[in-house]
This record gives sequence, C-alpha cells and structure tokens, in this order.
Amino acid sequence: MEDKKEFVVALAGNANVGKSVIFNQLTGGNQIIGNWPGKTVEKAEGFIEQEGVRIRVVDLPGIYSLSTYSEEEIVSREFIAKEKPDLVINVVDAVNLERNLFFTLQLIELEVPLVIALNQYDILERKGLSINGKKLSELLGVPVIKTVAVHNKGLTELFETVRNALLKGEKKVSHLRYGKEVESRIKELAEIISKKVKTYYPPRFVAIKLLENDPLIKKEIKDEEILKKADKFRKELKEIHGEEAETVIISERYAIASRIAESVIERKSTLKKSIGDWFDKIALDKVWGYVFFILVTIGIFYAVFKFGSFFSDLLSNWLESFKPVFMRMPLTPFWNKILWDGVMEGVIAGIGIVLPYIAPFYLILAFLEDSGYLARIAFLTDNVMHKLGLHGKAFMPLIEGFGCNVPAVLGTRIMERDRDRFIAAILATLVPCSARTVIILGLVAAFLGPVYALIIYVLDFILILITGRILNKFMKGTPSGLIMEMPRYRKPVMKIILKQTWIRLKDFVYFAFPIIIVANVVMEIFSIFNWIKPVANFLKPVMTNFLGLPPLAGITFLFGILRKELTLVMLSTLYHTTNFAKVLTPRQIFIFGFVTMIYIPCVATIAALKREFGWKRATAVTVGEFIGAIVLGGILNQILKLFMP
Ligand SMILES: Nc1nc2c(ncn2[C@@H]2O[C@H](COP(=O)(O)OP(=O)(O)OP(=O)(O)O)[C@@H](O)[C@H]2O)c(=O)[nH]1
Ligand SMILES: [Mg+2]
Repeated sequence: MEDKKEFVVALAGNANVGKSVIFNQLTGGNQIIGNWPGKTVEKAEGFIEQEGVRIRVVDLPGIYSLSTYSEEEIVSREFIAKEKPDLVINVVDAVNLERNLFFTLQLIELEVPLVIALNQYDILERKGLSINGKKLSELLGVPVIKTVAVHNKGLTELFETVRNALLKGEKKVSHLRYGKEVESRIKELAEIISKKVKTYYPPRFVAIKLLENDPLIKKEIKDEEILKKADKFRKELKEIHGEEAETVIISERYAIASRIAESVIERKSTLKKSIGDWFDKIALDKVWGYVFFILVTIGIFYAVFKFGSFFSDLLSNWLESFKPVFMRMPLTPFWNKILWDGVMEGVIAGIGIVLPYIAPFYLILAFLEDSGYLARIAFLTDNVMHKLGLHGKAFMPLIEGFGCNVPAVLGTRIMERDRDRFIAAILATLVPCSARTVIILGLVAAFLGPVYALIIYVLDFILILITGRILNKFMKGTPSGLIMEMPRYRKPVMKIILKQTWIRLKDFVYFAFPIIIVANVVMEIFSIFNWIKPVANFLKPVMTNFLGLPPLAGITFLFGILRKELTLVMLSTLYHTTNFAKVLTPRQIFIFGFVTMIYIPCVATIAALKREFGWKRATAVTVGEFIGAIVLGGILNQILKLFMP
C-alpha cells in the first residue's frame, strides 16, 4: 500500500464563498451549491489522484471565526484543529476581503499549512476593483491564487500550488503580530504552555484563545498555573484598554485584517450602481417585496403545472400505446398482469405522472437558489419567522423543503440552539415537498382546477404558521436575531444549475423510481390474490366513515409512507386509470390531496429526523402528524360536505 502518499486537504472559509463549487470541480463531487450561506452543514469527502499523489479533499461548512459554537462551525474547527489536514485551502471571497481575512488570520494562528483561493474574482473585477495578489501573499506569508470557481478559472493553478506545497511539506509558523501589550503576554503565556502541556493546538494559538477566554480551550488546558496566569493577563489588559481582553484581541485582529485589505485593493475604474441594487429596491420592499414574492411563487407553480400536465398527458398516452404489444406476448395471464399492470404501469406512473412535474420544479428551484433571490425571501419573512419562534436563518432550510424534506431537516443545523432546530425541523416536514407538489398539481389542480390546489397550499401554510406558534409557546426560549448575511445577486451559471437539478433528480431516478415499480408489483400481487379487500375493510371506518374517501385510498396512504408520490401512483394502479375524475368525487380529490399533504413525513424524512433528534422525538413527530392529518382531514370533510358533492 502506498498509504504514505495520501494527503488530506480541507476547504475552509466563510459561508457562501464558493468552497463547494471548488470541491465539486476538483473532485467531481456532488455537494449542494446555492447562493445563500449555510448549505454545507456536514463535511464531505472526495479524492483527486494525479501522478502518484492521492489527495483526500474535505469540504467543510462555512465558518466565520474559530471561536463560535453553532454545530456546523464546530465541525469545521474540530476538523482543522484535531484531524490536522496536511493543508487547508482557505477560500476567500475577494469582494469581502477584509471580513474574510479575519478568519484567515485565525487559520494562520493555527499554524496549518495554507493556500488561499481568492475566489469570485470576476465579481470583484466587475466592480472595477482588483487585488494585488503578490503583495497579499507577502503580507500573509501564504500563497494566493485568484480563482473564478464557477468558470473553472485558476483551479489548475490552485491545484498545482497545493500539490507543490504538499510535496515540500514545510511547517507553517505565524509571523503576524498583535500590539505590544497583547503580544508580550501572548509570548509569555505561549512559552509556559509549550513547556507544560501537550495539546492538539499550537501553543501560541492556545495562548491567544486563553486570553480570549475561550471556554472549550480552557476546559482542555487543565493546568492551574497557566489558567491563573491567563486570568491575570486578562485583568491587566482590561486595565490598560478599559475593555475586556477578548474585545481587545478581536478588534486588533480586525485592525490587522483591515490594514492588509486596504493596502492590497486597487481601484481600476469608478463604481457602477448594479442592477442588483436597483432590483433590491423592489425585492426587499416591505410591500412590493411581498407582492413580487407572491407573484413569483404563483408564477412558478402555474408554469410547473402547465408544463407538467402537458407532458404528463403526452408521455402517459405514448407509453400506454404499448399495451397491445405487451398483451400479445406469449405469457400466462398471471405474468402478463405482473408485467403490464405491475412493472409497466409503475414505469408509466414514474415517467408520466411524477417526472414531468418534478423536473421543471427542481430546475426553477436551482435557478432561484443560485441567483440569490431565495435568500431575499429569508429577509423578507424574518418577521413572520419570529412569530413562529424562529429567525430568518430557519427560512432557507424550510425553502429547501420544497425540493425535499430530507435536506431541509439536515439543513436546520445552521441554527445554534436545539430548540430552534427542532421547531424548524418539524415545520420543515410540513413544507410541501416536490412529491407532494406532484400530487397537488397532478391530482387536485388537474381535476379540480388550479384554484383548489392553491387553497390546499394556503391551508398548509396556515397549518405551518399555527404549528409554529404553538410549538413556540410550548418550548420555551426566544429566538436570536437574524445573523445571516445577504448574498449578492449572481448571474446563475447554466452548468451549475443543470448539475444541481440533476443531483436532485438522480435521487428520484435511482431511488424513488425503483421503489415505485416494486411497490406497484407488490400491489398487483395483492390484487391478483384478492388480498386488497380485507386490508381495505380494516381501514374503512376511518377512511370512509370519517374522511369520506374510498377504502382503497387507505392502502395508497400506507404506500405513501415510503414515498409520497406513491399515493397517487397507487391510486392509478388500483383503479387502472389516470383519469381520477372517473373514480373520485371532487370532495374526495380535495381531501385526498389535503391529507397526503400533511399526514406523515416519508421514511427518508423520518430517518433524517431520527438521525438529528433521536428516536423519541422522531416518533413523536411522526405519530403527531399522522393523527393530526386524520383529524383535520375528517373535520375538513364535514365542512366540505356543505359545499361539495
Ligand atoms: N460569479 C461567481 N460566483 C461564484 C464563484 N464561486 C462560487 N460562486 C457562487 O457562489 C455561491 C456559493 O457557492 P458555494 O460553493 O455553494 O459556497 P460555499 O462556500 O460552499 O457555501 P456554504 O456551504 O454555505 O458555506 C453559488 O451561487 C456559486 O454559484 C465565482 O468564482 N464567481
Ligand atoms: Mg458548501
């Protein structure tokens, strides 16, 4: 084994700077990319192999400082400090150089070998600015490479630089210095530390963190003498500066970052007011912002519906036309049924009912995500979020839920507190994911009209609001303020949008599609052996008497736990038709849509909940939503009886 030649390189930097784009370009990985901070919440790995050098690349969550405590930031800090990558690529947003350098300086203090990717350089240039890379590199003592990750510019050079640095393998020593009073104390403390204790961290870093009063580091350094000395120094610094020692250190660090940034940024031409600024006047306006948002949302769903229903008809009819070919096959009736009604009807359902809706939906979602508009909505709705006991940061995972609830639940990690995360995750499971959109558009909108679909969405949003308020009351604590930063608008890059769409679709093609077909075959076997009746009868009291649905609908709900689309697919299998108006009354269609919308998160979501919050809470959410959906569906049915046949 050539184990020795495997190097570990981590991508670290502030949020939304382009780490994952670089990761994907370098390793061919499939990390989520979008224009808002906090997408990557867990580290991901990929490999590059070249000329006998094998590099394990690790994509980390965005992080602003090495002394923060939200969960995804701890992931990054621990990885860099404890697992000691051979090198860190610090991805820096060229447009926000000063703030990004604040983090870079801390990486330098950690004394990890560093290469800086000065990314988003295209945007900087468009602003009429440039950065003197050579000078920056000299000031920091670190190689600096200018990159435009989305267009693959500079990445070859970046890789070469990284490779050379790895092969040379020299150790990094920080030569950045603080003001005299701080610096002398750091030195003295570091000296004692290096003599007395062994830590993962370099002594100088530990000394700085002790002066910053970092609780985690204090816990690690148990030595009384050192802690006492640090306390003494902190007091002295407070006396000299009239401010807490950590404030002194942080502001000195900012001053260094700012001085460096100022001395390397060069203005080439005057600044133009960008279209983005102009557009934000509308997008962030307290009134027009909402109007615009609502119009955009309705527009999207209408477009997806029109596109979906057109292609759904086209594809289903075309595939159905193969039926005679299958019927003529020399098979026994049993196998004939399995092949056509089981396998092929499953294929038709997947391609004909589901795909035409989710493909355009994912495409539009990726476009909005990459342009930066989605993050605007987070700001716009910050107020509403506060009423739910959450802050605007929770909004992005919730929006993500429109695609699929699983990443939404995982995405709640960007919130610091467990309570906020749990509330956000529960609400995320109520967000109509693409599978539910298929049902609402393919069933309710297609057979009752778009207005009814809209009503179901509105009901769902009201339910989310009410649930949020109740949970907020029930679980104590006030949400912290919005600290998410507003990303710039970007011209979405087609290649990235298509790739994002494909990553999401792939999950459907490889995972959901087989489930749909297998479930369909199982259902067909049940039907051939007449096993459906007993199950349906068992479900009848709730299904028919309370919800007013045909007993068979209960069976589709059981399958829906696997994947929500299956409810609709199974309905078409059970009745051997995709013309649902023939087998369901309008009221039944509406109730069916409403109940599937809310009745339970699918297995994948339940698994994600379990992973994040444990069995107890995952079960509570699942059971709670199940009962809630039946009760609400029943009540709605009684009310609707007054208006609908
Ligand atoms: N114009 C331009 N856009 C870029 C560049 N690099 C990345 N982007 C865009 O920046 C946004 C953020 O990129 P990501 O790779 O998801 O950022 P990240 O650093 O992984 O973000 P987190 O995981 O949230 O910390 C995306 O919309 C990218 O398309 C670049 O060099 N130029
Ligand atoms: Mg990322």
